[in-house]
Formats: sequence, structure tokens, C-alpha cells
Amino acid sequence: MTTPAPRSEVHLPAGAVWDASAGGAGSLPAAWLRHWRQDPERPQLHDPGRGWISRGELEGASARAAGRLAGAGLRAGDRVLLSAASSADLVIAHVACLRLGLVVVPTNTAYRAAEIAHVVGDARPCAAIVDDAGRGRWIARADPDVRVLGPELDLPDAGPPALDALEPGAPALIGYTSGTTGRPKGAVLSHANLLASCEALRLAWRWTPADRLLLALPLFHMHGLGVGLHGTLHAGASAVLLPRFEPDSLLDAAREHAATLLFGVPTMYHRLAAHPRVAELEPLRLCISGSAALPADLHARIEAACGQRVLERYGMTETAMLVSNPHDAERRPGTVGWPLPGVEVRLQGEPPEIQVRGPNVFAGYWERPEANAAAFTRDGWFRTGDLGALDADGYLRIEGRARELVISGGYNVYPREVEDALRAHPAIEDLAVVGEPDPEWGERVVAYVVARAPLDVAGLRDFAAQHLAPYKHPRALHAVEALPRNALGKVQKHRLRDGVVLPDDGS
Ligand code: MLC
Ligand code: AMP
Repeated sequence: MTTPAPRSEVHLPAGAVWDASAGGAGSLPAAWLRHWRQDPERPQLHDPGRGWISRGELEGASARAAGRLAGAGLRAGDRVLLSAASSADLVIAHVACLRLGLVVVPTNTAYRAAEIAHVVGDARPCAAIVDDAGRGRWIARADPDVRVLGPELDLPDAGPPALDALEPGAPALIGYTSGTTGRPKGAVLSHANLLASCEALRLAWRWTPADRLLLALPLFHMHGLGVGLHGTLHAGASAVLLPRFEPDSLLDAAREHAATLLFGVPTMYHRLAAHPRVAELEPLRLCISGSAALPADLHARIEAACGQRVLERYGMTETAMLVSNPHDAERRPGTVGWPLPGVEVRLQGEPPEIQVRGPNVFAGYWERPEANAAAFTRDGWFRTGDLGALDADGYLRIEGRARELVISGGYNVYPREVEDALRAHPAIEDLAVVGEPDPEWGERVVAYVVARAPLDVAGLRDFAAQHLAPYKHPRALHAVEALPRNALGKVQKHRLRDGVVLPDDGS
């Protein structure tokens, strides 16, 4: 089943024409450069320690940073791992990499040594830009040839290199993401993919140079980086960088900087809804939620508290943004809305899986031909692994997942990865990790454990901390006699819930 019609016109402002190349810009920096040149004095980014930097300052600083990187021997196509809290320096370094044709590998700052070593081993970066000496040592241990730098790029200045001369198909990002089996794999996104998504969002969300985004999402995932930062630069707008999400400082920044936009994951909206100052969201032009399902009752609570009808949208690392509730028509809670301009969506199979196609969809995983064969259908559609249904008038609902995945606070956690890490603990005979509903996190990670010796919870926590980023740690541990298995020996995870093993219903 395909959506009734590619109703992307529902997203287009009157008279607007959809063009995936954004008027022939072709690459992200080429599109940004138009704004930088046009009005260099205009504020672009606010960094809490440094204040505002203008478009022209970003252009100049990123050109200098690109000169340093080129002087250090980095060349177009080389990978650079980026893992740091949000700051103007990080943005300058990121923009410099893209202008030079380097391929950025954004990496979660919560990763532990083994998680980082996997990314280093797989992507083989030439350099890493990190804001923590310990993380730098883990990278150097994983590969001593990687040049580890701070976000300020402590390198000698060098002559200006050729900048912004990129083919649309040139890779811009490799975003690491997991599957049900195997280690995380890198989704390679080209400049054309990311630009198409930015242009669709600019039109759909009526994003203009007058907008000012509160950006408290981390810059190492698609939401903060590909939507928040790239979208801001593409629209010629401005953003207030907040290195961590904290409702009071976010609301202070909204007032101080007259912000117009907020992007967040549902956990952020949950915390804001419970905050005594929630009514201060009222002056914003648009609040957008994504990365996980926004419960309809939370949508209603936000509206009642501050009058904002949050606009929910749906995307993935591999595809950037796919589907969005409309700006001008009904924003329907519990749905993600209509395919964005350029995006085609179809539902295939039983239960119906969401499959997508469009200029925003990546071409494949880094050096993983077998994963690519599984990820795309023979006729070229990307399998999202999400299950969907359409309302009669075409609004898409996400009804579940075909793959095993827990989304906690907008971060993806793969049960298999947590199981593999914890199974190595000497007191654990066997375990199964599942996601259970949680009002704050959406889902929380829970482990059902068959112990071979008495479990020391503090010791287990230390063990988990050595191997896994904290957001992957089980929030509850349930001791069970045995895991429920089917005749083939596969764990029946649907029988694990609320700390008990449910009886076998034959399914
Ligand atoms: C932090 N913790 C989490 C967690 N975030 N645990 C589970 N799930 C999470 N998401 C842990 C911390 O490690 C700490 O553990 C404890 O919770 C308390 O930390 P906190 O101070 O409350 O956390 P905070 O810094 O406030 O983080 C919450 C958050 C953050 C919601 C701000 O998780 C966040 O920024 N989420 C956004 C993720 C994101 O950008 N996703 C987009 C992916 S792209 P301990 O053990 O030390 O107590 C994508 C595509 C798309 O999905 O469509 O957008
Ligand atoms: P990631 O792999 O981190 O890019 O996460 C992408 C996944 O997040 C999607 O495949 C969905 O399962 C989920 N997701 C993103 N946005 C939404 C949303 N609005 N509602 C439900 N799930 C979402």
C-alpha cells in the first residue's frame, strides 16, 4: 500500500516550488555560503561562554579551521570523528570539515572505550575532535595513528585551501546506528541527502532567517546536527546552543534571546510540562518533537499549559527527516503526519512495515554490502524497520517496530548489545533485555537475569559502566529462574513484563 498521493503539497507554502537541490546549491556549504555572503553581520550562533558569533565570523573561522586541517594533511574523503558537547568551537570545526570535503563521524560523548574503539576501527578516521582527554586516550589506544585534537583545533595556521567545491554525491556524514545483529554500522549520508532534507524542512516548517532555535539537543545525532544545526544554517536563521538540556536555562535563553523555535525529544517535553515555568513556552512560534513517539496525553498537557500545539515529525539516521505534521493544517496527536516534500512512503507486508524512498535517503552503510542488501528492497525502497498505519486521510501512525529496539529519551538502545556486554559478567548465566513503557523516558531498559551466583547489584553497575554508555544500562533488574523460550530455543521476550514471566499463550 502506498500513501494515497504524495501529498507533499500540504507542506508547501503558497507559491513555493520543491527543489531537492535547493536552487542548485548541491552541497551544504554551498547553500550556507549564500547566506554568509549576503548578510555577514547577522547573528548566527550563540555559545553560552562566548556570546553571539555572526554569519561572517562563522564563515571566516571555519575557513581558518579548514586551513589548519588541510595543513595537517587531511584531504577530501578522509573521516574525522567528532565527539564533544555543543559549543561554537565544535560547530566551527564541523563546518570546516564539511567545507573541506572531510567526512564527519559524529560520536556520542557517553560512549565507553569499547564503543568508541568499534567506531574507530570501522570508520578508520584520520583525526578525532574531542573535548575530553580520557576519550582522546581511548581513541589513541584504539588506533595510535588517529590525530586527536580539541574542538579549538590546536594546529598551526596554514594557507587557505580550496573550499566548498563539493559534488552533491560526496559523503558528508557517517552516522553509526545498530541493527538487531552485529555491531553498529555507519550510515553514509551525502551532501545531497542532507541538503534535500534541510530544504524540505525549511519549506514545511516555514523556517526563515528571522527564526531563532533553542538547540539543547546533542550535536552528535541526526536530530541536533542534521535537523537543528544544518537546518539553521540552511535557512539563514540563528540558534542558541545549550550544552545540556535543563528547563530553567532553556526558558531563560528563550526569553533573553527572543527564541522562536524549540526542537526536542519527548522526554524534554515531559520535563517541561511538569515545570512551573512551562507557560513561558507560549511566545515561541513553533515547538517540534521527534526521535521517539510523543504520547497524545503529553501533547494535550503541553497545549493546556502554554497553548503550543507541538508539531511531531518522524525521521531516522539513515534518511534524515521523512514525515511531518503540517505547519498550517491539523497537527494530529499520535501521528507523525504527511511525507515531507520529495519523500515517498509505502506500507509493505504484514504487519505493515514503513518503507521510504527519496533524495534524502542514504545510499548505504559504510563497507557493509550484506547489510545494504537487507536494508533495501529489490525495487529500491529503504526498510525502516518501523511498523505503520495510515489514517483515512493519510496521516501516518507509527504502530511499533519490526526490529528489536528500545528508544529511551530519544537514544536508541539495542537489547542485543546490552545482553552481549552483560553476559560476560561471571554471576550471569543468561539474560534478556527488553524495553518497558516509562512515563519520562518513553521506554526504559530492563534486564531479566538468570543468575549463577548471588547478584551484587553495585558490582554489576560497575561492570556495565565499564562496557556501556550509561543510557544503555538496565534501569531495573529482575531475577528469574529461567527465560521463556520457544521450541527452537529463542527467548520469547513478549512474555517478560513488569518483573514477571507471563504464561505461555502459544504465540
Ligand atoms: C541520560 N540518561 C539516560 C538518558 N539520558 N538514561 C536513559 N535514556 C536517556 N536518553 C542517564 C544519564 O546517563 C544519568 O545516568 C541519568 O540518566 C540522569 O541524567 P540526566 O541528567 O537526567 O540526563 P539528561 O542529561 O537530562 O539527559 C536527558 C536528555 C538526553 C533527554 C536531555 O537523554 C538527551 O539529550 N536526549 C536526546 C537524544 C537525541 O538527541 N536523540 C536523537 C537521535 S536522532 P546515571 O546512571 O549517571 O544516573 C534520531 C532521529 C530522529 O532519533 O528522528 O530524530
Ligand atoms: P535513529 O536510528 O537514532 O535515527 O532513530 C530512528 C528511529 O527513531 C526510527 O526508526 C523510529 O523508530 C524512531 N522515531 C523517530 N521519530 C519518531 C516519532 N516521531 N515517533 C515514533 N518513533 C520515532
